[in-house]
Order: sequence, then C-alpha cells, then structure tokens
Amino acid sequence: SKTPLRVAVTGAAGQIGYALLFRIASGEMLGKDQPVILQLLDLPQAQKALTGVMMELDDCAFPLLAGMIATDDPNVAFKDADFALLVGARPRGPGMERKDLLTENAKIFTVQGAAIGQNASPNCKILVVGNPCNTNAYIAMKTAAKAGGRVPAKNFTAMLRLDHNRALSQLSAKIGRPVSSFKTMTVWGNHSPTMYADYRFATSNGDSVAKLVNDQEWNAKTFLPTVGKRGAAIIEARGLSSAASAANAAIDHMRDWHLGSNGDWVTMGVPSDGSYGIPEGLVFGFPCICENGEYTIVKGLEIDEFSKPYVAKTLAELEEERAGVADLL
Ligand code: NAX
Repeated sequence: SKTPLRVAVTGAAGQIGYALLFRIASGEMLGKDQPVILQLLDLPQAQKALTGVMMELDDCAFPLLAGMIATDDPNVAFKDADFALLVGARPRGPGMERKDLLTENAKIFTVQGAAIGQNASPNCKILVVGNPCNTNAYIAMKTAAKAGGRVPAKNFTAMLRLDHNRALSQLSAKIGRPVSSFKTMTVWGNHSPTMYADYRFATSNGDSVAKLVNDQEWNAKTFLPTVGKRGAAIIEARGLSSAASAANAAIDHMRDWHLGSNGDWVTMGVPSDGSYGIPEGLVFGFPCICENGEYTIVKGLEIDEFSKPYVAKTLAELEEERAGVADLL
C-alpha cells in the first residue's frame, strides 16, 4: 500500500476544521487508496477542544488515517508536511478595522510561512483559507522564501474555489441545468466581494453559458453581487460563517491540484507569473488546469471591455492589501 502523506491543518479546532478533517481522513482529498497523517495546529486555548475532535476522528476508525498529532507549535505541525491547509486566522472582532485585521493576520502568516520554509516537505502544497486569504498566502510565500526556501513560491495558493462553486450553483439555477454539465468557469482576483466571476468562456454540455444566459444586466446586477456577497448572506441566515461549503471547496482545490482537473478549469489563487498584466507574485484568482500534481494558468483569454473594470477593481484591492503589509515583509 502507499506511503502515508502528511497533511497539516491549522485552525483545526474551528468550525471549518470540523467540516474538513473527517473528509481528509476518509480519503476524499487525496484519494481512496492514500493513507494520511494529520498534523493539527491550533492555539494553546483550543487544545482541549482539539483533543475532542481527535477522539471523534479515532471513533470513525478510518482505514486511511495512519496517525495524527495535535500541537500549538507551527514547527511541529509543518514538519515534513506534504500538504498544508492554513485555515486558522484571527476573525474580525467588534470595532476592528480592515487594516487591523490585515496586520493581525499578517503576524500569524509570517510565523507560519517561516515554519513552512524551514520544516515542510520541499514539495509541500499550501492552501490558505484564513482571510484575507490571498494576502495571507502572499505573506506566507514571502516569509517562507526568506526562512530557507525549501518550498517553491508557486506552491503557495489561496482559496477562490468557494467563489467558483458559488458561481456554478447560481448559473445552474439560472439556466436550469445541473452543475455537472458546466465546464471552464473561472473567477478572477481576490477572495472578497470584488472577485470577478466570469462565465464568458463557460460551457454547459458544450453550449456557451453566456449565450444561454444572454442577459448582461443580470450578470452585472444580480449574478456578480449574489456571488460576491454570498458569504455575508450565509452569516445572515445561519448566524455563523460558511464552514461546510468552505471545507468542501478546500477539498476540491487540493484534490484537483494533487489528482488533476481532467482538462477542466479550476479557479485557484496563485502567485501571478505576470499573465494578464497582474503584477508578478501577487496572489490572484486565475483559471488553472491541473495535471501531474502541477497547476498551469490558462493563458491568452481576452479581457473584454465589460470585464476590464472588474479585473482592475479586484487588482487594486489586492495591491492595497499588499501595500498594507509591506513593512512587515
Ligand atoms: P473559527 O473561528 O471557527 O476557527 C478558527 C480556528 O483557528 C480557531 O480554532 C482558532 O483557535 C484557530 N486559530 C486562530 N489563530 C490561530 C493561529 N495563529 N494558529 C493556529 N490556529 C489559530 O473560524 P472558521 O469558521 O473555521 O474560519 C476560519 C477562517 O476561514 C477565517 O479566517 C474565515 O474568514 C476564513 N474563511 C475563508 C473562506 C474562503 O473562501 N477563503 C470562506 C470561509 C471562511 O470565512
């Protein structure tokens, strides 16, 4: 049987962690024949709750769960990790400005980036879920490089897959076709309400989705705001932020990166290689194709007049976030 792969998960005692760990351990992320070892990181005050989660993981008797550890030390959590899901982050508290959130989280991700650079497997694939996830991934990438550079910059990614999946579900409802009929959807930019969900290239059973919808007013006034503000709508309805759908998107992101996207596009926040005029290194949502454990940004798509202002807006927000943490890096 296969050698177990080490999966580090931060914020493991949180609500996304609770929706995520059981699915990783059951083989939904890395394959039904791939044993895993879970390396769980959370704050000292969350260790007791984490013990409870581990008791439940034990009680599932998952055949693929080859081991697990809990720790509050990032150097232990990321030791030889093949995958790292950075979920834990400082939530926005009352009276906290966006800028405070950015700097509070920047501190977490400089520490964790350095720990990854020094301890993780050189092939470690990293997904940042904790918000602001694009900029947190950028910070981790920069500090990992400074701390020893074991892990290549391109392996630091951020989660845009929830936005991608939300867009698919809205389009499915609009045109009355199952989500499984869709291909080549994408979302550009930041995981925030400025993201630009773009169905111009999408198909459903081979038909152009743009032609099936044929309603630019719906696109601008209904579709984009609905997808962009979906997180807030979930909080309003549930009283808690998205957790199961976020965990599901994290599984989708890592599974496709590891096992391939079969030629379809998936949206990943990845360090820009300069494509589409996005400054190099900025972690930006792009259409990607995954094959042999690597992602490639889909090149050469037209950014038309309708799309340009949306791409510009989400890019400006990310550049502002980057400027806000520049003195920490
Ligand atoms: P919870 O507050 O339920 O859990 C967070 C966990 O992280 C807690 O157990 C906490 O103790 C831990 N933690 C905090 N700082 C840590 C640190 N420095 N090291 C290790 N663990 C730490 O939040 P949850 O609902 O699970 O959400 C986690 C993050 O995901 C938040 O930042 C949230 O904004 C973000 N989200 C990102 C999404 C995306 O699409 N990228 C969507 C869902 C979600 O909102």
